[in-house]
Amino acid sequence: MRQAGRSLPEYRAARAGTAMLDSCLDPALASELTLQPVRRHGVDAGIFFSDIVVPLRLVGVDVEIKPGVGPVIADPVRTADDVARLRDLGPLTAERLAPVAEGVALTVAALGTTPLIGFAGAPFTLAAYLVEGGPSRDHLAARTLMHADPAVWDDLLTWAADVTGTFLRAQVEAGTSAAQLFDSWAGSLSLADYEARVAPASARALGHVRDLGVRTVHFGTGTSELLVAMRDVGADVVGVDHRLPLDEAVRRLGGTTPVQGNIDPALLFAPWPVLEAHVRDVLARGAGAPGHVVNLGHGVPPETDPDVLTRVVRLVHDVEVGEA
Ligand code: 1CP
Repeated sequence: MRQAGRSLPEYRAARAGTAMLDSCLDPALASELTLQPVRRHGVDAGIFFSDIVVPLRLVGVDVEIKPGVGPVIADPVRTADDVARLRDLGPLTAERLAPVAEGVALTVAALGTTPLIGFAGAPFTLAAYLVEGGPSRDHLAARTLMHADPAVWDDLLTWAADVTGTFLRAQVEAGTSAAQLFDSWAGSLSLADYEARVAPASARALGHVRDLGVRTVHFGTGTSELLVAMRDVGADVVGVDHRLPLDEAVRRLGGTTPVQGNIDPALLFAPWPVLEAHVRDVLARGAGAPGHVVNLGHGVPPETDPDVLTRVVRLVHDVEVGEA
């Protein structure tokens, strides 16, 4: 998950002096930052070191990731002219994507048999940053635009779907074994708005990798009411945050969809017996799904003790082989 590396001293040392998005676009550095948590924790897969706004930067949007803030967009997108300006930037060509493809290829070679997960932001979450101009709690401006000017909204989401879908496709073509779509802020939407104004664009984004034959994972936070709709845009696996017990998520999905989740990041700071009981509970609740990708319900907090993460990984592996 996002910021897995941030809790590691070796991450902070390797990143020192390099801006976040510049790190993502330096193939050797992005590869090293991807490998660090895999080496240290012995997880079963890596997630490529990048960010959901990387394709925006590559296509020419003025975006920066400000430390302690997150993505900031210099010229927020609010009108038909603003969307036309985005289209004038042209498509996300293979040439523009070269640093990403190179970073993935280096990482896949270094990982050997350990699979690499590629990822991209879903059109709504990207649009939320583009319209708001940066991180926001309620995504009010984005949700207003969705209703005040549905034509501009649909145009913006279609543009975002193609840019982010092309970014995802480049990673899969360079060798990732799975593709994850992050709709982190979809939880601010009603089911009706999600289905009418967002789901078609998410389906379009995932459509960019459909013919490549890799499994797709679709994740959001606060999306307990949207799980079925998020699967139905064409995802193979649905990510679940910490708010919903996994067995209830499995039930809502009809028992036929593999799930990913959902250790509560807050419990990484609890005494070990409390965390251990929580991890065992998550594993037991996920056992009823046709598949369970064990991970955190959201990103790793930067102040997490890395040794606690290693211990969680060991516990999950021990339970899997029936030794604990
Ligand atoms: O663990 C990893 O490093 C994996 C790579 C990764 C991923 C999967 C990063 C690096 N970002 C992401 C996805 C991402 N980026 C999401 C979707 C997943 C999620 O919800 O966590 C989102 C919403 C972003 C946007 C973003 N980038 C934020 C959130 C800001 C907000 O609106 O609240 C932040 C803080 C970033 C910066 C970022 N991206 C990644 C890292 C390691 C960092 C921190 C940079 C640093 O300070 O070192």
